Amino acid sequence: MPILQTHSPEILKMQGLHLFHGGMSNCSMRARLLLDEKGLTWTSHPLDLGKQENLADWYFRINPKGLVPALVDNGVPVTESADILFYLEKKFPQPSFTPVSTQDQAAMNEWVDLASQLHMKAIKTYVYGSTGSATKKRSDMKRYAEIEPDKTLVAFHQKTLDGISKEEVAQAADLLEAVFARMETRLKDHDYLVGDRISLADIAWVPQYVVLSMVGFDFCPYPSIEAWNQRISERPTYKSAISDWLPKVPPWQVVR
Ligand SMILES: N[C@@H](CCC(=O)N[C@@H](CS)C(=O)NCC(=O)O)C(=O)O
Repeated sequence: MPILQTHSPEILKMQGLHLFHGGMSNCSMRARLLLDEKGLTWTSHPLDLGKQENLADWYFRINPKGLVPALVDNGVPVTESADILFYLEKKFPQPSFTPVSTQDQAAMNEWVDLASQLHMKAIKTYVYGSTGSATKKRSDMKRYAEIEPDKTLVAFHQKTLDGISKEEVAQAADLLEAVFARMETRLKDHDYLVGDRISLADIAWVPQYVVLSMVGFDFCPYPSIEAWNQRISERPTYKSAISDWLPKVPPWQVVR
């Protein structure tokens, strides 16, 4: 679990919960959603990814990959959105977002893992590929390649500039359709992905619905997923953690 050690005085002195996050970032949405669902007080540090605010030296001391979200809990940085969910769930167990039975817990963990596994190869590839957008400019890439230790990320951003092929977008869509077909089957006769209450599984996946529907992914074949999103959107936290943070103009329509 990426609970990181730091000697940085400016991080060590942060009291309480601090979230470094991006408005449209689906990984950030899930962290905000859980913080708000648990009724926790947190200090917000929004970063503009288009302006490369996440690539500042000070932020690499919090998240060594320069990605959002990152949580700092009383001076302790926690990165990776799935790990942030499990960290918050363990540290602040009430209200609980973990089902009671061991079997349901295993199913929940599987949904959360799946969201992480598909993030780059399906979600990001579909979002960037179908919109032809990029968060980095060619002129950012030299410095980015120097400071980013995760070379898969560097290669991905280079690809967003060179153009993600139609085939790759189609492969991403296939992966997503397979997951959504499975989700649709479950949600036809259940309100939530696991158990009978909202859990980390729903919190991990509803941001994917939000972002993919914004880029025009066709959810018509999945009416139960639409109803599930509608059900979750009626919770006040959907507004505070998701809708309130969506930019008026989506990043892929911004001319830089
Ligand atoms: N596995 C990471 C992925 C985080 C991630 O890719 N975040 C994106 C936004 S959704 C980001 O920070 N992008 C900025 C960049 O790549 O420079 C997690 O789950 O937290």
